[in-house]
Amino acid sequence: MHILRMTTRATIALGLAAGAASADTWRYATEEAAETDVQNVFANKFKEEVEANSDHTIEVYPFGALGESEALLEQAQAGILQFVDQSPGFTGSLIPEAQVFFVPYLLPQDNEALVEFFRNSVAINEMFPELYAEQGLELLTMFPEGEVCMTTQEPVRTPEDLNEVKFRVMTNPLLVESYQAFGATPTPLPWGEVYGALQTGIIQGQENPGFFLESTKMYEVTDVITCIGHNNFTTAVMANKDFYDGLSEEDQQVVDNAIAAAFDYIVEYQAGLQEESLQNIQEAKPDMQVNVLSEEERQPFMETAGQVEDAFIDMTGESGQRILDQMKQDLEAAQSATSG
Ligand code: 6CS
Repeated sequence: MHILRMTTRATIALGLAAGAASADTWRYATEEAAETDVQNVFANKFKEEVEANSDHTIEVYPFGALGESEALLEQAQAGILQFVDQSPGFTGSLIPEAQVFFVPYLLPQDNEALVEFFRNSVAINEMFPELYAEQGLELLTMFPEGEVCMTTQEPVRTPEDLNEVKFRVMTNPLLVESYQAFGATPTPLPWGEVYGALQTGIIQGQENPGFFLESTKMYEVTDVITCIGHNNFTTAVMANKDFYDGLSEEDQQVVDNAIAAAFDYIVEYQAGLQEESLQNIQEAKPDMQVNVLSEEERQPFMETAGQVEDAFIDMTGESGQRILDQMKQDLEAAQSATSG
């Protein structure tokens, strides 16, 4: 008994001396509200993995609990949150290079190539982490959330149909350029204001992936969905950098492994999700029009890509050019690794 007590005391002392990991609670906020929304499915898988492989606990805060996306990022930079999911659509105002994800038709529409790109991209896995680190953030992963489609009051078949349509975009300058090039009047707004602004007619359109159009009931306040294949919604998960750097190697490994597992999980989760969501919307509102534009109809939208790319380079200079060049190289590699 005496020996046992001595051993326990010694173990505790040794553990403390070696800085043994204590069981901590880590806060993780997302930009999406529903449990079935992609960011929350990712966050909950991450939580499950971390909790299964360590003594730590993750508290997930879905959208609504702690404020708009911009506030969440500030909280992560300040270390109030240990983890945050923020999409380049918002981070682009802080890290201009992150706007590269809004050059239309840059990302492939083929899902296999898209996933291959996110997994192996040098731009994403080596270049972006340096830019995020300058802002006090450890970039853990980026992943796609699904094809973005527009929802509007009237059908959109050509850029002329967007003339005088006040179209909500996330708050970054390149998205403004992109929707201007599409013929609309872009209106940057935080997410929390979008439903009300559509309802009151302040704006007449917005864009998002199918699952989000469904869960946020965008079909209640717009009548037409138009898919032109111009983009896939990209998001990013980050940790506060000081927090991450201060973790033991073992805990960093737990975090990295949990991120990798959640990435795989989210890829599976999204199989067929876009089609299913659009179908559910049509069931919920049978007179909702869902239009998938033909290759020919997409042409004038596709032709805007060069002009938006130029605007991106104007905004970001050499650093943006390096990212864009690397991304194109990564995209080519992903296409050839998955074709045939
Ligand atoms: O459009 C937005 O602002 C939101 N869209 C998605 C799919 N996720 C979060 C973001 O806030």
